[in-house]
Amino acid sequence: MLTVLAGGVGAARFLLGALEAVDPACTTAVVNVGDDTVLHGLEISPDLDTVVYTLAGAIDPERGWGLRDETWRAVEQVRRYAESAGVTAEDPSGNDAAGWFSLGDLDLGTHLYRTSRRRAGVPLSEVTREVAAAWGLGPTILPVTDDPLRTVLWTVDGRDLSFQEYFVRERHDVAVERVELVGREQARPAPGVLEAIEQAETVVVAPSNPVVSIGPVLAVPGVEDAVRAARDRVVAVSPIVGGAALKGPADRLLRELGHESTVVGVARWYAPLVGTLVVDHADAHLAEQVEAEGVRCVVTDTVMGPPGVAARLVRTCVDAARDGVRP
Ligand code: FO1
Repeated sequence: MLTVLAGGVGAARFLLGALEAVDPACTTAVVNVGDDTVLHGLEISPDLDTVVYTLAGAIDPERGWGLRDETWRAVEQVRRYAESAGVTAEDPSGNDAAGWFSLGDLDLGTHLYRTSRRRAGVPLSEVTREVAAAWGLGPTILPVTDDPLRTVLWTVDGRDLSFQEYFVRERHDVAVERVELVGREQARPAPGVLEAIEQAETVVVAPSNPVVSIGPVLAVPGVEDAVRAARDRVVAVSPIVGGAALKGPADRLLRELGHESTVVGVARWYAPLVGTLVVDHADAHLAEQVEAEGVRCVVTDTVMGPPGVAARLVRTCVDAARDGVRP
């Protein structure tokens, strides 16, 4: 059994490789919900949707989020009203109506369904199961928690931003002083999450942002302890290649929070939880420094552009977890 702790795009690509490399029925994704937000009154779960759409082969390949062949008529109508009324996100009352968050027309269907079911009292994990089943997915897709858990980023000029305000509205072009996970004390692992970690022969920390994607997953009480207990079987794939993040602000955030944005920094960040760190050939020269952090280092192709790379990466992780288990 393979369990993957997942954020958004990088994790989704890794999971797509898992469809090829291992039995989908024995694969579970434990997905970040810290990016989730409510906009226009709709409950939006970007990392869950990115994982579901990618595994369904329905993701937009350029953006890495949202659906392919999407139309944007509803959000264009929203923007038309906002422009006509001079409503902008400058005024908190205009934050949603300004339409800075692009919601595709088909994607809206997912948010309408999830919001209706959640308003009826159905837990997020059950709604996610229903959505994944409708897309015919084999793997189990679990939110890390059914409870409210939100990533809030405090900027150096004292503003608190939701993850989407930081990532999309501000284009993550603001310096971050502190990241807070609101709700972490009360959050409980969703049904099946701890079992998926405890029972897996291989637990992979996907190449997602260690701070704002994997951080919230590990922050749910009980999850970090379960991963720590499984350390010999836990393999992380570095989201940093050659000192930079392949996508998104992982390198900047690591630096702004006082960590090294290199594979050695990632090894130090994960060392208590992870027995092996898989790094790209670009960082082969740092393998010894990674191992000096007490983490085994495996060097391979981790840039999952060409097809087949992701599947080979999954197999590498499964092998590393098997080899890592002390005889
Ligand atoms: N990212 C953007 O950069 N701009 C957007 O307008 C945007 C809209 C959006 C809508 C639904 C969804 O599931 C994801 C969306 N994303 C958008 C990506 C999202 O911000 C990121 O996928 C994650 O939150 C980070 O992994």
